[in-house]
Amino acid sequence: MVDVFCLPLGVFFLSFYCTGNLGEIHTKDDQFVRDLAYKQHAFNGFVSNQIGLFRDIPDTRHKVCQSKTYDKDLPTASIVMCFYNEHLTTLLRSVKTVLDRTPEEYLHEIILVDDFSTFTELSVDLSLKLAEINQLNKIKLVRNAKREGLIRARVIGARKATGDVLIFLDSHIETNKMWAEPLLHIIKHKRTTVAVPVIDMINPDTFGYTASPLVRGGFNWNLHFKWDDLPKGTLKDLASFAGPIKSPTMAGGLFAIDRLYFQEIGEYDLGMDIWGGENLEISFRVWQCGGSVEMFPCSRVGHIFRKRRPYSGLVDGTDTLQKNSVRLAHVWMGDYKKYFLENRNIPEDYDFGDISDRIALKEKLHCKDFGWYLKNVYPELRLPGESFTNPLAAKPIFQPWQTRKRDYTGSFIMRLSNTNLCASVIVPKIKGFWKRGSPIVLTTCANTSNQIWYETKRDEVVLDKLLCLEADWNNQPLLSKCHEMLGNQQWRYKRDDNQPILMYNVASGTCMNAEKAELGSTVVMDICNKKQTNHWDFVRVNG
Ligand code: UD2
Ligand code: MN
Repeated sequence: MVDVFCLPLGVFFLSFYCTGNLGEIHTKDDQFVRDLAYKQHAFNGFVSNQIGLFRDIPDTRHKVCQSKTYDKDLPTASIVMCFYNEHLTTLLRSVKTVLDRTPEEYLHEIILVDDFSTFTELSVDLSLKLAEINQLNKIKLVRNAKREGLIRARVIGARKATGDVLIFLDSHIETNKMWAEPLLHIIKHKRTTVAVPVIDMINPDTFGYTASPLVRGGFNWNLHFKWDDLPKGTLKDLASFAGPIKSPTMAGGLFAIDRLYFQEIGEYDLGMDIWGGENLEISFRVWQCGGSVEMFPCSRVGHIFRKRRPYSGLVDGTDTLQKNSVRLAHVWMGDYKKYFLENRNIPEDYDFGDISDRIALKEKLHCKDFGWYLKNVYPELRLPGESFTNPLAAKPIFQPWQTRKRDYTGSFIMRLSNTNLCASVIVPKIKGFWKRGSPIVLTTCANTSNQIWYETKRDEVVLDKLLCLEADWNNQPLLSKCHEMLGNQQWRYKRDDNQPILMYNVASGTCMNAEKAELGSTVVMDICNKKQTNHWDFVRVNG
């Protein structure tokens, strides 16, 4: 799997790397941009800036999608994209991909809702940049007068919309080829469908774009969303790879819904704050009140999956995911709410605000109860403590972007050129394990297990086949649990022996560098200029 795009960007200083190391840091300024973006956005904004407003991405659809046809007269779409302190180039690219990859006749408008962002570049700069790409006059920018959270922000956007279908999107996405047609087509024919694309993965460190496997949405009794394998038999023939695939829940960020149906079915719960829970709430509600949530794998949209959320999920000290979840449990889950409330130890007097209008909505729409939903929509879900295994059950899986298997391709010691000093870990092993977070230090080369690195097919470098070499936020290489997501654990180097090489980290865009060519000196990450302290000889060992 190649995670960095090899774009024809000319000759790089380090010409032996794949051209297209967009993240390569050349100056202290580059480093500053990268580090600030990680802090503010939890992704590599330096790479995002390098990519600019538009790029080619791989067409990740299954081949059956190529022969699919859609009605010519599809309903029009109002895109609703809310953002709070989004990275400017990333936000603009999200808008630009929609403009460029949605047929003009179906794109009614793009409504951007600024949820009271505080970053200065999102005020005048953003407006000016939007004006530059707004030739078709389809972009509308709404600014909230206070922070509403993504749930109310979406409703604010939806109420301004006038197209036939609402399509909600996060503000750090790239739409793929023919992404809109499958969604609009189904809604034209079945207006109570909530149509969900497959969410492809944009790596937060490298911006590599990769296909997501076909999985569907579920949840656990903490009311956390999770991905489940498809029930056996779902992909019974070639045609079924185009979907639709019914899904008990959805991730929440990207979906299409008939605009009037969204109103009829009760928009969102306006008592929910900031982040979390609204995706399960709308999924339960749509299913229980006569609609369906379905995935359309011929529609693909890439999303930056980050490792942490860069803003607080608290309002007045209350965790919004928790409060939102308690609200939805009380409205939609009937007696089954007790499993969640017990699991999470929610106190009886927990203040979740007023839900009377939501209860009234449920009555007005004559919605079915949660028992019906479990039996008919999510029979695979087991109650806490329930021991039998349903043979049809879709077992919960590891996150789709992770695989556990590691294929080793060789092993070596890393010797600083013209010395007898090797990159080593000096914090001793305890009970057979290296300590996570251990720094890398120069010690005399001795072919010992604290110096032997194993390379994998995926460009990881693993000490003693146990812990991965990682470039952490503080410009330090250290030992860390292998997270399988590449990026800061992905290294590029020339594989020939007996040639000094640079040890380049794909996420940090910098190279491994000894502070001094001296015994005991620490190894850090620094700009990849050719100097003696970042030249290494890889000496192969048999491992
Ligand atoms: C996922 C969903 C997200 C939402 C969330 C649960 C995907 C790909 N993403 O989390 O859409 O359903 O689960 O609530 O399925 N934002 C605001 N105001 C705020 C906070 C966020 O406008 O106060 C924006 C934010 O800029 C972004 C969107 O809301 O565009 C979603 O937020 P996120 O990307 O932090 O959520 P994510 O993807 O972790
Ligand atoms: Mn998101």
